[in-house]
Amino acid sequence: MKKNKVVVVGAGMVGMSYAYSMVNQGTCEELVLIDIDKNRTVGEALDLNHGLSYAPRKMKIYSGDYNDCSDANIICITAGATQVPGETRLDLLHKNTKIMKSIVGEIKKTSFDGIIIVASNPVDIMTYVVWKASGYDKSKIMGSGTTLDTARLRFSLGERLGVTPKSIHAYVMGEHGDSQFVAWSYALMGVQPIYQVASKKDSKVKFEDLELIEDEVRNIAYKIIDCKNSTYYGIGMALARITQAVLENESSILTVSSYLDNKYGHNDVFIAVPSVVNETGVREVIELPLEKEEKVKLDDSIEIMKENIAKLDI
Ligand code: 6V0
Repeated sequence: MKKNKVVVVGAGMVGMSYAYSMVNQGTCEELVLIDIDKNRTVGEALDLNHGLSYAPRKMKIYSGDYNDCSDANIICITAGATQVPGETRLDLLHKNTKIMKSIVGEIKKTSFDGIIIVASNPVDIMTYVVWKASGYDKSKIMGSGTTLDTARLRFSLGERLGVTPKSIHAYVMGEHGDSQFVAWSYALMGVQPIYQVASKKDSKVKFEDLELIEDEVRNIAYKIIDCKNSTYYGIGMALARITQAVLENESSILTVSSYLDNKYGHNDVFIAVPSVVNETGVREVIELPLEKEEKVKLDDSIEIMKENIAKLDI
């Protein structure tokens, strides 16, 4: 029987929230933790193992090294520097590019032939760096993209409309960052377009609220960072969801950061668009006929990614 093995590179807050979600959901059979701080992975693996009595399935969890990548189904990269005061976003870009390249260099020494999921920020650009530096098939590499932002949007709309976020079918697209946007023309509450819902006199969400909700989703991470320095549970659960889609060969539609191969009129860039995710990685990018304004937003977001990629030494 095929083994479901996941390697997490970067056992910090995001990596461990992801690992914790997988232990609680029984997502995989084998879970390996790698970090430059070896001691940290030893402690984290022990701590997680102590919860196994209460987990839904048997799992093998341990602190490992890059040799463990050879027969892994998934490597999830959550390693990286986070922005410190006085540092620009571009500083972070260069720092994390170096980290991604060093991690990929280690992975390439192994016979790894699975799927790589990248979460390190700026995630769309780091996904491109991992692809370029690895030379692996583009469909086997994806970033967490706007899976977290999409979940935030669904939560926000669900709260306002009084329905579960699971019944909100709406997507945040573009950069996981300031140039992201909501494809409102495809947003549904159940089977009802949000535009139709918002046009009702007694609706709890009005047209004028939509821009407000979009801004709130775009900026909510800053609020969390103000309150507790960083965000990790939401992204941990989003990563576990992507992992499940791959391991269970689900063909689920998720807003991961995917390579655009002449889709939406672009090439040579990773950006979040609805994509079909299964055991082959990104099986297909769904090309939505976006409204004119939405297409301009996507083009602008892609332009920002390309400008930043051009500054990098990959
Ligand atoms: P953290 O808690 O500082 O953890 C980072 C970990 O990476 C630490 O344990 C480091 O030791 C480790 N690390 C650093 N360099 C290496 C290396 N070369 N090899 C192996 N391990 C290394 O940070 P946190 O977990 O909060 O964030 C990690 C990354 O996720 C950052 O880039 C964040 O910006 C990013 N996030 C991405 C999100 C998304 O939606 N994609 C959301 C939140 C954070």
